[in-house]
Amino acid sequence: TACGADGSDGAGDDGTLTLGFAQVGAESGWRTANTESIQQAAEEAGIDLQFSDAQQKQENQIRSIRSYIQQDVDVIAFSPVVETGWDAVLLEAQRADIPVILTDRAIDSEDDSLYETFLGSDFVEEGRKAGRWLVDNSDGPTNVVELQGTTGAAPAIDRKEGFEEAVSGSSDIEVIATQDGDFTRSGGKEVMEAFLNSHDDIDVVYAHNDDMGLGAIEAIRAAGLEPGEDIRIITVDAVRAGMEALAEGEINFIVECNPLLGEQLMELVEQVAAGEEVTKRIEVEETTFTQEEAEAALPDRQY
Ligand code: GZL
Repeated sequence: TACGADGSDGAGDDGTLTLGFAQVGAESGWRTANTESIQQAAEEAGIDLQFSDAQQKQENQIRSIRSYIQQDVDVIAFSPVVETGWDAVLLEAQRADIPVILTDRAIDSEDDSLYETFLGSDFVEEGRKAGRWLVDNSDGPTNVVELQGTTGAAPAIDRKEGFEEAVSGSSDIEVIATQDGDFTRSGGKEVMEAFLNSHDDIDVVYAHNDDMGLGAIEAIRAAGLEPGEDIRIITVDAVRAGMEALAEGEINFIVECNPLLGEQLMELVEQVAAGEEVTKRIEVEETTFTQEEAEAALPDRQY
């Protein structure tokens, strides 16, 4: 549901810019931090934010984008829940002369004139970082089960690709099972329970986000095993709950995915609203954490 301050249509009389933002949902700690960053940055920039939560459903995001077109907002931004199925609604925005900015997740479209720029992470590199750590920190046969993010989502497709690429040179490392856990804690727990019921030789869990990794921890403990010891865990995001589990030794390595896109997004909104040319792809800074690094970083983490 689009909820805006005053439902204003387009730049207010006083020149205030209106941004229509169609968010994926509230499925994970990462998403919560991302939403807070956007809402706070809009307030600080004096931009009127119309915000909607699609509960991870593409049809809801498309409906929100259409409502922003009707409201004739100055700029539309969104994080596409999946990579495909956007051309029609983005063409409507283009015909309405409303510039579109992609944040966080990308789309897979032939027509890159449908958006001004993409601001987010290199998810393939995130997958490579996870795989490289495992290659450097395993010896002998290593069976991996993979908790994938939402089917069709750019981070799920790319984190899988990058991990496979990084471990492809190590014949000892094998992904023996992979399944969609929808980026949620409950999804990760359910899929991990199924993996534990059908495999008794699991050495490592590679989860596409912390929330699914935290769900896997619950399933591993319920099976009488020690997470981080009997079954090691690698995740992506580095949100507070994940970093705390890492510092505790329940998770072994986390690849950071930076959700704090708000300030850069608002700068881009002002630039595209002014008709300025912007770089087509802008990647954010992010790192990785071992257990020791998590302990050191936790006190200063913003989320
Ligand atoms: C990644 C983002 C992913 C996070 C998950 O940029 O799209 O979606 O990794 C979130 O936690 O659900």
